[in-house]
Amino acid sequence: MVNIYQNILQAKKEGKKLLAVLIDPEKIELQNIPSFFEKVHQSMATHIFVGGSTDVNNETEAVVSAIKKATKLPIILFPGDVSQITNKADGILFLSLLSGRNPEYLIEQQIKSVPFLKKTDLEIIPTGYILIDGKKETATQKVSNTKPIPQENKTLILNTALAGEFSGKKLIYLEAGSGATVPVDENIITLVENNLSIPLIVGGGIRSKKQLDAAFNSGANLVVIGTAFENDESFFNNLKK
Ligand code: 1GP
Repeated sequence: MVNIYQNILQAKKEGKKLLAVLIDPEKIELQNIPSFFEKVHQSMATHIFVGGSTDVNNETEAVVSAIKKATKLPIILFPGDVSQITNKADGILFLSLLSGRNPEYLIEQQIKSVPFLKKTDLEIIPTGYILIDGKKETATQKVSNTKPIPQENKTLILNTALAGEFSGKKLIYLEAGSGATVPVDENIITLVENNLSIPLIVGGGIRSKKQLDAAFNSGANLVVIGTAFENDESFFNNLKK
């Protein structure tokens, strides 16, 4: 059995940086998955996240099954809602949207997911999810009907992350939003990482090696990239192992 969380903790301890490739089931064709993964495997990617704000045609399960055939990397659900849960993956980020004040995404979706999760062997990883203003209105904002925290409000971001840790979350995810114009500021990453004991995930708007390195160097333990790979698979060539 893969122990996803222990591996992330171990990597944090050793200062090893992790990269998750985010696959949105609505944006990938099943027949392209094998060739996509040839590129993934030549890159420094260590994890696969699968999810999106919506999955109108219920494609998640078929996409995860095809990914499973194409890779041995751990596959972790990053669900927009309860409909995106499938036991074909290895684990799930059990997200609470801590930056928002919408009970639907703080606890309601989580309660609705229990009957499904009880039937799976997914490794459940409690994750505090914090939306930070990436200067573009993202699907997550629209779907969750919440506002991101402005990047200037560093104290609120830090206190939200720490409230997540104190309430037992095992990961904190700073999210500028998919396709963000501006990624999470390096000073915010450093501030949060310096004060947090649990691993820190950063994502949203990272589309160059320079930005990836900046996120790692400022303290991100795991960085998530989706849009840059969707737009141009040759980006994998810049991220060789
Ligand atoms: C979004 O953090 C992820 O949830 C990745 O964002 O698509 O902008 O890489 P991008």
